[in-house]
Amino acid sequence: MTAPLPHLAPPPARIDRSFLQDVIAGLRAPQKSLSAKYFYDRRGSELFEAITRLPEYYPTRTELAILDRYGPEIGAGLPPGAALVEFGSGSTTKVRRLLPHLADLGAYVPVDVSAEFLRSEAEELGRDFPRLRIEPVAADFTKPFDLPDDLKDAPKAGFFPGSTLGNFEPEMAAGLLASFARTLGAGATLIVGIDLVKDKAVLDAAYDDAAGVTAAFNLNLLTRINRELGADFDLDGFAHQAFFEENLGRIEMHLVSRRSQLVTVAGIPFHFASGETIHTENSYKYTVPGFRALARTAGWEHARVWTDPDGLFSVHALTA
Ligand code: AVJ
Repeated sequence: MTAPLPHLAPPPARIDRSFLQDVIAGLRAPQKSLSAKYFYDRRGSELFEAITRLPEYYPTRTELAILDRYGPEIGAGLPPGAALVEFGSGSTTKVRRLLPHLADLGAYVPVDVSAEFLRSEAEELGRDFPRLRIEPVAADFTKPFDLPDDLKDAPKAGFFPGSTLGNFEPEMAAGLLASFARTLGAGATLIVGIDLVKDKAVLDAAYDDAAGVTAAFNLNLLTRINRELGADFDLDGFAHQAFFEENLGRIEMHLVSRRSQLVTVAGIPFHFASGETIHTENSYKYTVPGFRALARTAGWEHARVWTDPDGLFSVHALTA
């Protein structure tokens, strides 16, 4: 019996084929890339939570402050008895800030891909808001999905906080907003959180923090691919890079190969030149008029905008 080579991890028992296909296609492209949606395994979600508490990462705390301060106004703009649909509800931290101002809510409909997480979060929310009707929907909000039948006649409101829209190319972002309009129907209101364009130094620091948490978050994608797809990325062979690309209005995150090297994913070799990068995330930043224009192309009228005193972040109310 020959012992297996120590750097060759045994192939994982069950491989997610679509994850594998996405990774192979991404690494075969001239500009190698990986989808940001794969950041969020258990460890990645923990690291993102840690990012939201970093001194440099202003978006989360600023958006929460806006929701706290203007919650009554935001709530007053929603139709009475509305069903509030949250696209990608995750840990429900944000909606908890709004719910106290929405006395007249018909139902809360958290939509999330992770059915298990969705169920446990909905249960916990139900304990804290016992009079609230909660109707979780397990679905990928980037694809069309149906709302529960018994909410057909209720007026609808949508909630899409966290500047998650910034992860999508502007054209895709408009497509997503248009699909929210179709899901919610005529007369709906949509509340969206959008990070704003600002000084490059502030943006760069928010995505390249001194404690190295964002670097760990970025590199965790390779750890995940090693474990789930039987790859052999050497974590010391790649470095975190993040910068605001002013011409494109977006933060780009990359993993930079520190040397010329060969990496194997599910038995397929990929060569990396020294300095070559894997593009792992875009985070688009908007101006208020820029976001307004984007929303209009998707069929939404701009109703209101709320920002913090420093103009770092914005929460918009749109009407269909
Ligand atoms: C969850 C997409 C809003 O773009 O700011 C944070 C993800 N990436 N630090 C963002 C992220 C690196 C975050 N979003």
